Amino acid sequence: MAARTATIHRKTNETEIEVSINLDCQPGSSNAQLIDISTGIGFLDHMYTALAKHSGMSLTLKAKGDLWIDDHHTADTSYPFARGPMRPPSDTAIALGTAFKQALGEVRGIRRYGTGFAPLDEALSRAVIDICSRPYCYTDLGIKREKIGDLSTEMFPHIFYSFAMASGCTLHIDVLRGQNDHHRAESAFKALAIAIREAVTKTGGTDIPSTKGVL
Ligand SMILES: [Mn+2]
Repeated sequence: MAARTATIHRKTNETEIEVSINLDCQPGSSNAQLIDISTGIGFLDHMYTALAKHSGMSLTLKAKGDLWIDDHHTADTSYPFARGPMRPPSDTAIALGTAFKQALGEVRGIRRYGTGFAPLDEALSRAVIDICSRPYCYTDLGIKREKIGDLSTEMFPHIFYSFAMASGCTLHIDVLRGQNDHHRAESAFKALAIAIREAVTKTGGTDIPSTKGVL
């Protein structure tokens, strides 16, 4: 199997995003795991770092521009089907999803399905992924605070949605319990990481994991 890597570079008048990904950097693999995230939004960096770490990816994600302004403008920053210029944090998720899909290439010789449960103290999340080219996203995060750090919490479902649409995956992410919203969000990202790690695991063959014969 070829190296599962991709680099996405997208520049507009307002923002510039660069993502490099390598899906095969689990501890113990022959590839060092390198994680370098800089979106300009500290809590988002924290979430993407956790996602990369626990999914066994190397991930470099750099975003810059005038956008952090727009974290306050999420009401008019549109869903992917009708969006204007790239705006983090959802646009970092689109770039990440695009890179993930590209790195995977043809869906063949992988497990396809993945499930992750991750606690963080009192919080517990479950994420289920199907790498299936049928993008869908259901989230039930139950986060009450308006913001965590500089990130509007309404962006969390949007981030997962954007990743699902761009990567072509079906995602179901539920925070099952938890009092602390930082813990709820972080456990959701970690659960997704664990689900991804399982789903991208190589089976050792070239089987297409679908009765349709194509994904
Ligand atoms: Mn934390």
